[in-house]
Amino acid sequence: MSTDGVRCMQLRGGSSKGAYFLAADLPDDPRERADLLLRIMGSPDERQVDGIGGGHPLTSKVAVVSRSTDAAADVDYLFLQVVPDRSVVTDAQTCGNLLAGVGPFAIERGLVPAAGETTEVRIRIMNPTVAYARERVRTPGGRVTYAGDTTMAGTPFPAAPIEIEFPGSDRTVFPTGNLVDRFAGLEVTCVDAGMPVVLVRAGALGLDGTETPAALEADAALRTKVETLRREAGPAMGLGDVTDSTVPKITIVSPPRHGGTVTTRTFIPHRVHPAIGVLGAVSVAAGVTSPGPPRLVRIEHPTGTFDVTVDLEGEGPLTRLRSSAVVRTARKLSDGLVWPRDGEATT
Ligand code: NQM
Repeated sequence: MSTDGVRCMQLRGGSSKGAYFLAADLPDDPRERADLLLRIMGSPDERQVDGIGGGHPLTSKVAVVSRSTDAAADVDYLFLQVVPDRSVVTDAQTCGNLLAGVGPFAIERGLVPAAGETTEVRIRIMNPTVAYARERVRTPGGRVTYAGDTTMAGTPFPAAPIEIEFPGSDRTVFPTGNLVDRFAGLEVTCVDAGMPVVLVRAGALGLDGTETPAALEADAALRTKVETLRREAGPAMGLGDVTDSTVPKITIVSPPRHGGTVTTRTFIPHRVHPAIGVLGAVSVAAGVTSPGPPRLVRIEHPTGTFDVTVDLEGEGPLTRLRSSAVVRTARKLSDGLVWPRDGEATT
């Protein structure tokens, strides 16, 4: 059966890139939607050559956006990870990088009117742990402006800043109820301040902590150990069987080398992130700082640093996030119709 083109805007959101759709332009049924998205992105195929996916988890992402029915939000954002080399579309996690493009997309599609130099967009994140974000988008003259001077590690070119604030929640940031757990014979800390992450010391894995993503990905024994750790930690973090899930992420931590707070290398969970995810960074920040006045945590990663402001309250295992904030950029890459390949996605 041949299908018509589907309305789609591609944006770089932070250090990722994705296809943004209005919910109304996609099927309501999650299975039909997943099938269509696999055929649009070119999965299952490591290179995604027959689709618009970029052959890497960070460039095979989808944002589904609609007007919100929640008085606390303007729009709803559902993130879907389309796995490049498998027939998997999962909503198990959200994505703070694609989130950066949700405000501009909502304004461009007329879901939120531009209001002066800067337009605030209130977003409800619809992935399993419903959460909220507030985003400030530059809109001089009533139009979204992507051009600007803000640089971000993980993206080579400057663009207009987008300030994102995440209000906290009543949940503690340590989902196992412990500051330290032992899984796969390793001492770890499980954190979730928006993204489930397991922190493990580089030394415990026989690493220095400054290895390149390519070197880490090439180490088969390490990958097996990390995956064993992930599958044991997942259920203890309340995520159930995580065999086919993209969470938790595993972040290898070691002392800072460039004046920051901590050095990180993150398995997301099978590839190693060239930088670090947004909510992944918020979780790391929550895991390595103690409650007190709002703090700037500078996270070192393979291509630079990522600054997160975290405001934590409570104590020990009862620590909660009052709020967090980051700055990202985004850029519109294309707007038009995409054609899925015909037939049904291989499952
Ligand atoms: O943690 C990669 C990314 C992400 C997710 C991943 C993200 C986040 O860099 O909020 O942004 O960890 O899957 O886009």
